[in-house]
Amino acid sequence: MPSRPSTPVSPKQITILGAGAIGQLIFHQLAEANQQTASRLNFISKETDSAVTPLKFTTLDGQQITRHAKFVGLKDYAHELANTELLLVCVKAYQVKAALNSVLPYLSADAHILLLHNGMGPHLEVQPDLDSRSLSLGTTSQGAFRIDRYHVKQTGAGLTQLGAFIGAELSEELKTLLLSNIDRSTWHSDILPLLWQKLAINVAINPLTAIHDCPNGELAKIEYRDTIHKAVKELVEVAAADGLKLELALLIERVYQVIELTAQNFSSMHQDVYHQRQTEIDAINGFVLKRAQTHQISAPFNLRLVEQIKQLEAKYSY
Ligand code: KPL
Repeated sequence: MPSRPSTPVSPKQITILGAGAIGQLIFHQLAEANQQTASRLNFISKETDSAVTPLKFTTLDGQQITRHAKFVGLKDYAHELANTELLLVCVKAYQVKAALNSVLPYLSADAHILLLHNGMGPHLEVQPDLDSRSLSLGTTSQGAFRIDRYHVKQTGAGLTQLGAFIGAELSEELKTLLLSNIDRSTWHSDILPLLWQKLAINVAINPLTAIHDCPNGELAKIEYRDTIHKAVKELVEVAAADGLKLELALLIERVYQVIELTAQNFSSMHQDVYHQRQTEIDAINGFVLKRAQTHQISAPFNLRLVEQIKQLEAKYSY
């Protein structure tokens, strides 16, 4: 008897939660791989009905490319998420928990979740809700901003560091897909020290540029040296209490390298305050503060920076 042709198995989806600058940048980098990968990508979006939407991308060398992306609206969540192998969470730190909770009831029980945001903290908040799903974490210093809702411009090359946090490792196939398409990306067996190192940079640069309304390069001035040193020193003490040894001198050196390399840029927190948007202060200096409180360590410099940013947020006129 002739055998029945087997039904083709559709490749599992890679779903992006968050179509902001970083979500769209990662979409373009992955979609560039090949047509098959591009057809596995989709965005989950509460705000739209399901649709195929043209997304514009301006590359670092000024080329403009348009790619079509599938946006899956609320009504079609369930099917898409049940077939998702990798969920890339690219929302702001303060949105991670709520965004993830809204999709977890539908998400495949063996999906792998990757959080990619500035700051730290959400990995601890979401951990109890994941059931059997595994979690990886990442940080990127690639620069991108949205010219409009569906047009992203890459503004700076940078490293993207990824690594496993809980549960099974990401499959080799997906790891290769990410690493060969996201610019200058690397995989690390121990991602937490790298997240703390990136946090040190953000702890020093982000609030000061927002408070003093200046580009990153201004912070090379002597008047900021003491605050930068003290805020990073507190972070090193807190990380040590969390069981992680970091080198203060190396972190300070790295902060000044980033100040120099991004001298003309306005930090993400500066931009948030400028546009009167909620900042990521709670996941940056606020995370240091929270861990300090857990260990009963005082962190007055981070406390002061958090208070100053909260005062700016309180003055927003909406
Ligand atoms: O990550 C950044 C940010 O702005 O959030 C830095 C590295 C400070 C670059 O501006």
